[in-house]
This record gives sequence, C-alpha cells and structure tokens, in this order.
Amino acid sequence: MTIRKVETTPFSDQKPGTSGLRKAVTTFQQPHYLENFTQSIFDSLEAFQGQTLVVGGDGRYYNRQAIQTIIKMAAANGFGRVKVGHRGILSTPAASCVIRKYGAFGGIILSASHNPGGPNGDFGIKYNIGNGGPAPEKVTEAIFARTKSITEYRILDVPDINLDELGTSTVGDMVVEVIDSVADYQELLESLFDFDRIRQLLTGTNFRMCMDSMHAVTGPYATAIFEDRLGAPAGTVMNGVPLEDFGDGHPDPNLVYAHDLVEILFGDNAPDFGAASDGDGDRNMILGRNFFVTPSDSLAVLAANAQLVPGYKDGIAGIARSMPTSAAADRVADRLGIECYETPTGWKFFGNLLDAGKATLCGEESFGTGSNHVREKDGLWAVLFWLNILAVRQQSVEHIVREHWQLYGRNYYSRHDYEGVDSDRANTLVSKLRDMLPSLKGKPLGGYTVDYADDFSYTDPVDGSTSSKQGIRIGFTDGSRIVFRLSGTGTQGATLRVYLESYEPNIAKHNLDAQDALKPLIDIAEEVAQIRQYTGMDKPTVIT
Ligand code: VG1
Ligand code: CO
Repeated sequence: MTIRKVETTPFSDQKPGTSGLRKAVTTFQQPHYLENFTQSIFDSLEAFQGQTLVVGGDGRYYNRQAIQTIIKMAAANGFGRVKVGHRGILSTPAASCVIRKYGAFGGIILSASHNPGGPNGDFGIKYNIGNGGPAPEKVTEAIFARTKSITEYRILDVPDINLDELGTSTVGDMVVEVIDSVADYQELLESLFDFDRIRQLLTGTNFRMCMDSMHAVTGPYATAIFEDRLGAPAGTVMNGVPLEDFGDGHPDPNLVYAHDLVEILFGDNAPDFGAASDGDGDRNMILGRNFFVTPSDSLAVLAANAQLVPGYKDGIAGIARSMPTSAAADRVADRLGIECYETPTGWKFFGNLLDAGKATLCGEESFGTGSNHVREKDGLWAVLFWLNILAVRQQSVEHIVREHWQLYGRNYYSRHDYEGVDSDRANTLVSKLRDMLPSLKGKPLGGYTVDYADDFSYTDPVDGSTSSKQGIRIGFTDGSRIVFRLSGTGTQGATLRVYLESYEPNIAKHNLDAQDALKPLIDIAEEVAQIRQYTGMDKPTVIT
C-alpha cells in the first residue's frame, strides 16, 4: 500500500476555540483544509503507532466525507486500529466512553455542537486525549502551531469503507471496526443509575416525560434508552431522527431554540418532565411541568441528591463548575464539606480534576453537566440522573427545586447573549472594560458596591498550568456578580455573553421572574460596558 504524500500550504485560521475547530462547512470543503488540520493533530502527538483511534460525529452535513478522509489519513500515519461509530455516529459522551473503555490513544469527534448544520451551516473537529476528554490547551496550542508550518500530509488512496455495516475491515495495514454507536455508552449508564426504578416511573400511570433530541445525535441513544430499554411510550422521544441539517433547527437546548419542547412543557396538560439535548449530545436542558431548571441549579440539585443514585451513593469527592456558572453548587459543596473548583469555560479544564479524583460532578451554566464516568459533559446522563432522583423522591421537579432553594437560598441567574456582533467593536468593548477594572474596586454602582473587578485567570491545581483572560468579573459586596466574555465557539462575527447572578436567601423573595430579579444588575452591565452602543443592539439576541 503506497502512502501518498500531498504537498500543502498552511491556512492561517485553524486555531481551535472553546471546543475544537469550528468553521462554515464551505471553509472545511476547501481543498486540503480538513487534511491540514488532521495532519497537524497527528504531528502534535507522539507514540501512537499501532494504537487505536476512535472516530465519530454528530451526523451533521460533511460528517461522512470527513470520516472517510480521517480514516485514510490515520492509516497513512500508522494508527493500528480505528473504531468508528455506525453510520459515522458517536455522540461526544459516547466517544469519550469508547476511548476510555478500550484504552484508545485518543479520538477525533466531528461536531460543531449547537451551531446550525447543513451545507450552509457549520462543521467542526476536535481531538480528545486518552482519558476521553478534550485535548488540554497545551495540546490544542501545539496543533495550532503545527497548522501554521505544515507543508505536507499523508493519506492512502483506497476506496471508502462502508460505514453502514457493523464489522471489521482493513485499510492498508490498519483495522477499521464499525461499532454500535449506543451499546458501550448504554452499558456504562446502566452501571450508574437504577434502571429498574426509572422503568417503574416511566411505565407507571402517574408520570409522563418528553425528550427532544432536536434532530441531532441523541435520537438513536434516547430511543434505545428511554423507549426500548426503560419502557417509555413510543413518541416519548421527539425529533429523534438525526438529520444532516438538524431539520433546519439550531440544536441548542435552551428556552429559545428548544421551543417545541418548551411549548409542550408550558402548555395545557403538560407532562411531568421534559428534557432536550444539543447537536453532539453533551448538553441538556431540564424542565418540569411549567418549570425551567437553570443549568446552574441543576448541577446543585444533582450534587445535593447524589446519594440517591447508585453510582454516587458513597458520596462525591468534589464539584467543579466553570467560572460564569452560578455559585449554587458552591453552597451544596459547603454543606457537604467538599471542595468546589472554579475553572475557565470549556470542558477541557475539568479533565485534570476528574483524573486526580478531586471532582466527581462538573457543570457549566451553558446546559452542560457531567461526572467522572466519562471526560465530557453528558446530556443523557443528566436526564437519567434527574429521572433517578424523581423515581426515588416521587416529587415534582418544581417541588424538588423549590425545596432546594429553601435550604440553600436561590441564586437568580441569567445569561444574555449578543450574537453576530462586529468583531472589532466587541473587542473594543472588552478592552475598554479591561482598562476600567483597576478603578472599579470599592466603587458604588447602582446601589451595589464593587468588591472585586478582574479578568479571570486560572491555575490548574493538578499540573500548575495557567490560563488568563478567561472572562471579566465584577463582583459586588453582597455576592452578586456580572461576568463578560466573548464566545469561543461562534463562526460569524463575535458573540458577547453577559452572565448575571444575584443571591437571595429570603424564601419570601424566591418567586420573582429571573429577569426582574436581575434588573438592577442588567442596568449596571449596560452602564459599565455600554453594550447597546458597541453591539448596536437594543436587547440580547438570546436570553437563557
Ligand atoms: C460555549 C459554552 C461553554 C461550552 C462550549 C462548548 O462556549 O459557553 O460553556 O463548554 O460552548 O459546548 P463559548 O466559548 O461559545 O461560550 V458544546 O456543547 O457547543 O461543544
Ligand atoms: Co455540545
């Protein structure tokens, strides 16, 4: 088998963001674009000869073509085996599970997660290391450095493999195994949760649930687990067939984009429980009847109830949350006498804490929750965790959350996104804020007093690596907070994210609408950052 060496020149825009390299499909379709990045990944790794690479994606447009290219390049670069998901499908948490279970060297996941798909949508590629988690910054930086100097990539000229048939074949000297996309992952989840008890809940007459897979990757997983295995009625999973363009939707499980589900859960005769997941299956939204659970509260409730779930019954070692996520989980950690770690945005920062046994549960305000069972966030895991709690407690979602607030107080929370902002203007807004930081401390702002104002910097407690400029924080003396950062996953212009949080211990004040409760902070955010002026927008494009 002859390896073809193809001459190439660097692309200047292959810097991975919060979660891999995301670009318009048309960018990826340029000759050599995908190949350059893939070769740069391989060139940044050491000693993978003969080892296993896991490959799969969220099923979006260009998934299959990209997988064929990656398989031929993996063979030409000396991998011994590729495990690829049936039909090219592997959700992000399932890929993490497969990497860990089979001791693979690493994995390549094709996904742009919540970004829209289709020929005019986005595509993405990310590399995961042998612990099953996203490559840490030192690896993504090495990959980026390589993309800037690459001159050649290696590929085999062989026919495509058949992704539609399970089984083993060879490509050059490399074995390719098309694996069941669901089985290993389902087995792992069965080892963590009380499936018998959840089955009783889902087959009983007192409980109805609705799962919106948003025509993205979790369809086959959710149908296998909720309907086939746990006995929920057919139709429990909606939008369950993965489509290359996600049915023209935006597979982001929040109140705005998962509107089909929101209408059902907030409509007449609503079911007891609703959930949605994103493009690649690593995020989740949890709803009760007429009730929205913020992702920050969800993490806190899972942590507080973990002992009810078989996989966590002996207690959790610690919690980790991203910096913009509310401090609701910190309060639970306090009561449990365990540590709560605060990391920059993006799951890659949780890997070391999980590997070192410092954290068991992790979460982000952006609808991501997970645990040490894999090294990615995991949407269906969170749904099953909630179902397990509901099956044991036999109370409504709303009851459980309100009781939680009674005990811990309520962290009012909201994120305001301004999407598609001119990049220069967004950068100016941020740099002006940064310049202002030293003068803010101690200053009164709209009835609050600034306690601290900084640009978040993180030192990893395990390997000592540091990451700076991870978001501008203005904290007030009463514990309220405003955070500003620019998204690292968008592909058009810039997205400004403004995170707002205030703490309310008084039960009598737990019934406010979050936007009303946060109004004073929203006004301060405008006052200090002049959001309207710089974004040219009157209001956020998305409020979650
Ligand atoms: C967003 C979220 C972040 C999440 C990331 C990847 O990043 O804020 O919490 O980890 O998406 O999630 P950013 O940089 O746009 O704020 V996923 O499920 O889209 O891969
Ligand atoms: Co995702």
